[in-house]
Amino acid sequence: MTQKTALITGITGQDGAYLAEYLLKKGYIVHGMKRRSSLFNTDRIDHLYQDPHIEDPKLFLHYGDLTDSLNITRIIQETQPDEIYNLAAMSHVQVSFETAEYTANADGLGTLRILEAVRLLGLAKKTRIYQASTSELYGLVQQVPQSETTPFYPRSPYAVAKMYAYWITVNYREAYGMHASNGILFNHESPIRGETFVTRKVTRALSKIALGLQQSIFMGNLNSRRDWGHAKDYIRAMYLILQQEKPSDYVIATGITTTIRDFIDMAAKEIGLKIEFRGEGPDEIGVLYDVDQERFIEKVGDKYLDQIISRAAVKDVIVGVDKRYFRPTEVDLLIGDPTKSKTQLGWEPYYDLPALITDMMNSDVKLMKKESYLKEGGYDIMNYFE
Ligand code: NAP
Ligand code: G4F
Repeated sequence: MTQKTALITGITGQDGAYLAEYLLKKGYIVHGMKRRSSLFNTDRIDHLYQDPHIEDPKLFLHYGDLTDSLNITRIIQETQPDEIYNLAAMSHVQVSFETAEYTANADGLGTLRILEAVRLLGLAKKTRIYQASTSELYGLVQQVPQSETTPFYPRSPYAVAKMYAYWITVNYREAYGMHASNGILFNHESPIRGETFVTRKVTRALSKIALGLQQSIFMGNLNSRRDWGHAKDYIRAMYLILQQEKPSDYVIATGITTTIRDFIDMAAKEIGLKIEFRGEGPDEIGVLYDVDQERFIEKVGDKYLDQIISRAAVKDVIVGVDKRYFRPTEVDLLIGDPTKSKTQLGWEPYYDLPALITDMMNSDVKLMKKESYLKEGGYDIMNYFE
């Protein structure tokens, strides 16, 4: 079998990093597009880095940006990929309300730039394209659960931009016979999830609270519901979609939905913290009312037990609500129907929500311990003028 070449836009992101490792393990040559940044932005893929001077390297990085047609066209021309995974995006829904034009440019037109470059370069019959579509397209949901036939009703500049990207992908498939497919992926998380998405914000904060590094966390809408899976499972679906003989669009989801409040409760219990929620809306709080000491010692360590017990003794508030995190228009409920992907792709997730939470909490407790050790050693504060 000939060696395949893949181009991943967004290789420095959560999904890009997992997909790059997955494809390298399958024997692919992987090209990734990364943005120029004033700080290193390759943390998630540093373990995959190969010095270009070694013999027969398999991973190559190219500077690029989805808003730059010339650059996209050049990278595709140089790499001649068999498969393109378009994962790059301004992917934060709340931020898209503040950067609507940029989001439309990168997330909407960026997809058009890739499709058109492939067509103009004469690669329409060679290069298969995966477009990272999203359950945010369902927005104000018209059906429960949501499947490939559920009408879209986007509720943010991000979702509206992704709606354009979805349909331009379908259009290029139908107009030019391209192997271009949408994966309509529901929320997927992991220990390397961006720190401002709700799951990671919670697992990081609870880990810091457990170690005495942080007092509390402020959240937005605790009532919204998401269908959460593990990113490691979801990137496998991306690969499977491009291995199909015919292009098509697929929902990738677990079929189970959970409130943000319950996610916090489950993540806290994972390390032995018991939270009781009181009040409603912006006045809701979560108090620490008890500690499962055995669990806490196993998951966090006895060194940190006394301070957390004393906080539980006075029923200290550890979760608050700040309206700043409410969105102008919210997506209240997402729950996917993955029947098509299970039957046609043979896709099955290995992780359920408790296993995802275990993975994320284990990782963040470890990460925050590192921070705690640095603090103990006096290496945590940096002032330029002292
Ligand atoms: P992520 O962690 O935010 O990664 C996004 C990637 O896109 C990063 O590598 C980022 O680069 C890059 N990027 C952003 N703007 C760019 C631009 N203008 N040009 C080139 N690269 C740019 O997102 P993710 O969670 O891995 O998601 C991957 C894709 O799936 C995204 O398109 C997202 O919208 C979509 N999606 C995600 C989920 C989910 O639950 N994770 C669900 C459905 C769909 P930097 O590292 O430099 O920022
Ligand atoms: O974690 P989130 O920011 O993810 P959201 O908005 O669902 O978007 C993510 O999943 C999409 C797939 O459906 C992707 F397309 C997209 O790129 C991104 O990866 O928020 C989840 C929910 C929302 O309802 C939000 O209002 O959590 C609620 N929430 C409550 N408090 C919060 C917070 N979200 C964040 N980020 N921060 C909070 O403090």
